[in-house]
Amino acid sequence: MAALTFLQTNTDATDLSTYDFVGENVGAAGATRGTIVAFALGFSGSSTVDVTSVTIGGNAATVKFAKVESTTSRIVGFAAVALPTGTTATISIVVNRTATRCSIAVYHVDDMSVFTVSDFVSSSAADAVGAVDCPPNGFIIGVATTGNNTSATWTNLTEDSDVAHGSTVLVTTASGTFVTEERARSITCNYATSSGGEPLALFCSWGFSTSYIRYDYFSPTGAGANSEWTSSPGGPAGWDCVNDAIGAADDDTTYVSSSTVNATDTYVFGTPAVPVGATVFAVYLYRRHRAVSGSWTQAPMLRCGGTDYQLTNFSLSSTAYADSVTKHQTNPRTTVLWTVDDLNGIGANALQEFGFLTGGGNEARITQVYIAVRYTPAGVMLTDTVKISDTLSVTRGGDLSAAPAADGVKLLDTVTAIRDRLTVPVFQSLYRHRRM
Ligand SMILES: [Ca+2]
Ligand SMILES: [Ca+2]
Repeated sequence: MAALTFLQTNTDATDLSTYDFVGENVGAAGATRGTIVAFALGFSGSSTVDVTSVTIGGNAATVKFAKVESTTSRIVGFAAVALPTGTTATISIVVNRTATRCSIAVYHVDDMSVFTVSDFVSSSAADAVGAVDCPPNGFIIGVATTGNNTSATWTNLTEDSDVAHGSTVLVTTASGTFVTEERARSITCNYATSSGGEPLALFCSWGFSTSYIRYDYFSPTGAGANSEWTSSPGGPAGWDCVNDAIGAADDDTTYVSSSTVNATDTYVFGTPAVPVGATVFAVYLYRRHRAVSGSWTQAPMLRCGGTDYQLTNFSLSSTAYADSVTKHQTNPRTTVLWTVDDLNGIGANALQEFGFLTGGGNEARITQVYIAVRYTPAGVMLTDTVKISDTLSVTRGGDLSAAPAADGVKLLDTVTAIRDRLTVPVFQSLYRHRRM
């Protein structure tokens, strides 16, 4: 399994748009080493903030971040990269405009093969809270920042760092590794002072196999049961204003808008084809939005089994376009975990539409909305990377096709063919796993 080690923190309190942390310790080199850098940035002024790129030892990293955009904007995130050689590296974090400070926490991972996050939850609550799924043999890292504070306490992860980031700004990280699957592990980061400070936290998990997690994305394909927002002047119908291709939102070109309390839009979408036997983990609802002036309140809406469910709402004030994503671990109609049928449009509890509701008061615009369905297909474990059952018995260099003698060992029918593609690092992983 992946072994995660926290190394050190560093902070730069100057105003920059590129932060170069030169000669950072990245731990022992190795063919399957991964390096993960947690980072936190502060900004003054309310224009849009973004991460342009992160490189580690000159290699472009896979980046996942969250942000709050207000008078004191913040970004927290993670950059992950394969880094087989070297014991020090320059970590460069590039943002779209001048920041007021940047802090990092560096982690070393043995046997890392998957660099995109498996699950993620962000929280801007006064004490950060979120439920995170973690694949077997995976790990979770959390990063949080807030003003008015010098310390924090974590629950259900082990705190790794707690550092000053400017005079009263705190950056803290915590982590945990898990042999068996974690489902909705409840994580909290309690700040010593829970007033003000514009807190922001991001909890992410990483796994061992690329085949463990699948995300399927769906954009609106038509109007749903609620069509109370106004489409942009001269624009197409509402659903066609917000079905912008993922990664290509058109902002003020096509959007829907409303300043009416409880105005609701929901949209139909294509039918997911989650395979029978899959484990469904969560539905994520993405929106891209902006205030025209002042603040407004937005609530995600899911329509299941013919009933609209208004989910936790939150206040927004950015007049520049910004993205929100909310994770919905359970079906709001049943209040238990989603089933394959729920997602595939089958039965009395099926997910039928998604959308949003406004608290009203000020005009808000939404230019893009879509959902992601995240699941693990049944039995799919052996592809480009390998997840072997704990009970599999095979000797190093042995024949996998002859291995499944023990009860409870499930090998796919293509193991013999795949065997030829197994690499030395994979056998090392397998062997180490076997010894646990
Ligand atoms: Ca469109
Ligand atoms: Ca649009």
